[in-house]
Amino acid sequence: MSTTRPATPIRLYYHALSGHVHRVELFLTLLGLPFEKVEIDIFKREQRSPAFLARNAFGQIPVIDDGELTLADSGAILVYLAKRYDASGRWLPEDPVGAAKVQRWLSVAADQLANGPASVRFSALVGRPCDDSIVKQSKALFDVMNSELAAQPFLAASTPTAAPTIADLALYTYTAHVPEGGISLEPYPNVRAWLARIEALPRFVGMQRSPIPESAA
Ligand SMILES: N[C@@H](CCC(=O)N[C@@H](CS)C(=O)NCC(=O)O)C(=O)O
Repeated sequence: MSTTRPATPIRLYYHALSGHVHRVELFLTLLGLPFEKVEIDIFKREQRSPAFLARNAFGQIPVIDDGELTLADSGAILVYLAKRYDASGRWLPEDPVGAAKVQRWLSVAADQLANGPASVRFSALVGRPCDDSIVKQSKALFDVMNSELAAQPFLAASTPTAAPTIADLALYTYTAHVPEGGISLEPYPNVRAWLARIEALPRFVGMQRSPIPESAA
């Protein structure tokens, strides 16, 4: 059954500093869906409580409850929300090439982005030194994004006039917040222009910022 509104507000298990959560919150907001937030303090390991593990056996946020459905994993949640509530179909195209291009970037979000920029920022948040190889991997990702975004406005766009998709939301947050980990986005003008395009979307909502080290200011 497809509908454009949930019967009751979607519940989002969140932490204000989680980029994985933010991409879900951003999509819920862009779609104008009603939702309420339940804080899980990951620094107090609340994600490992039996009650939370019953929702996600991997013990990670984000998780949503939508009526009878409990669903974990930011990529899975973005796909679900698009399929279930985006009547326009533009956030997750149906055509084989369009859908595959989105999936390519969801994979990048779970691999190069999570192990690169997200990790760099997390190290800074908890005051842990970050391995050089992770910084290198982050810059290699931004090089690829910068070069692909030279020819198109959004990551999975097939044409210069194409609309944003959930691929952009999945990559947005940890890219926008990587200066908090000490990596400057100055060398990546196409990435910065892409961030600005996402931030200009009606109803855009950002994630709470943390202090930026001088090296990346
Ligand atoms: N693949 C998961 C990764 C989620 C994730 O890494 N969540 C972090 C917060 S940003 C978390 O819950 N960490 C706590 C832990 O792993 O114990 C997704 O995309 O949702």
